Amino acid sequence: MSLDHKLYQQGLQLQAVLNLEDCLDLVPDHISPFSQLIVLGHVGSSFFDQAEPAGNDPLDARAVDLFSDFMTRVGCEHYDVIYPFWHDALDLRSLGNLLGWHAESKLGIGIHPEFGTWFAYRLVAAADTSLPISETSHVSSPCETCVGKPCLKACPASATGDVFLLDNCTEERLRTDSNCAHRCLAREACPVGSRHRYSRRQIQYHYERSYRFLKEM
Ligand code: B12
Ligand code: SF4
Ligand code: SF4
Repeated sequence: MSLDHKLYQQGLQLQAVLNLEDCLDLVPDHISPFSQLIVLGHVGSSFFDQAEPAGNDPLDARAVDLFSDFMTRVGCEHYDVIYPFWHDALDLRSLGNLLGWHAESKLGIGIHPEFGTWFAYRLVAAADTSLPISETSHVSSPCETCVGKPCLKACPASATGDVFLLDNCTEERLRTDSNCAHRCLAREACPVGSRHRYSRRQIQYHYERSYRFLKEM
């Protein structure tokens, strides 16, 4: 059951609430006075398709707007958005692991048995809310039972595997004429959650952003 139907319709289908004291080791120290931690994520292309393509970071801006509207609707004035304001203040994948959104995959990114790799964390906030606490569960990785493991053959840099070789991937992506500059062939070869696969436009959007970042590093 989702926490908020309006957020769900706005594309933020992944919604969770934790007692802050149950996850203090995952969050930066200064936010401890709050009572709850709220985590939102998107699945597929609905969130992206509803975003205005304006500004530097339209997806982050939209997530923050929708969340502050939600806080108004639940009557909470005392809250602090951690992500996306501080990009590396907390390890989103460890949080996803705790929530049952994330299992390890051969692709480096997390995988969910239903959504595959076609989801992302959009917002994490601490708040003085009294929302119902989400049940957490462990999900096992679909890679364990994947027949043929097509992602392994699809990666031209042999980056995918039990240990994801980020340097191989980065080198391949930055190579002139690389087919991976604006997409990940291995991610697209994975059959899990293909119903939720991002549109070509969205894939290009995300990979272009990380490509630019890698080029500037
Ligand atoms: C910075 C960052 C990047 C940077 C990393 C460059 C760098 N060396 O600094 C760039 C922009 C390149 C990047 C790229 C991508 N990222 Co990134 N990234 C982050 C971010 C915002 C912070 C990570 C961080 O600095 N943590 C703090 C340090 C101390 O911890 P760390 O473990 O050492 O962090 C390193 C790794 O996380 C690594 N990294 C970052 N992203 C990814 C993705 C993959 C696949 C791998 C193997 C490693 C990796 O870079 C970090 C710095 O060295 C996180 C969000 C978060 N807060 O968790 C997302 C995050 C980890 N990235 C994510 C994704 C999806 C990607 C991309 C696939 C996006 C895309 N479509 O292009 C690419 C994949 C990389 C590739 N194949 O090129 C997702 C993973 C979701 C999941 N389901 O597992 C996250 C959680 C963002 C989100 N909102 O969902 N990313
Ligand atoms: S193709 Fe199979 S092994 Fe590769 S990431 Fe997908 S589920 Fe895992
Ligand atoms: S982007 Fe290309 S090199 Fe990197 S993991 Fe995907 S298929 Fe392999």
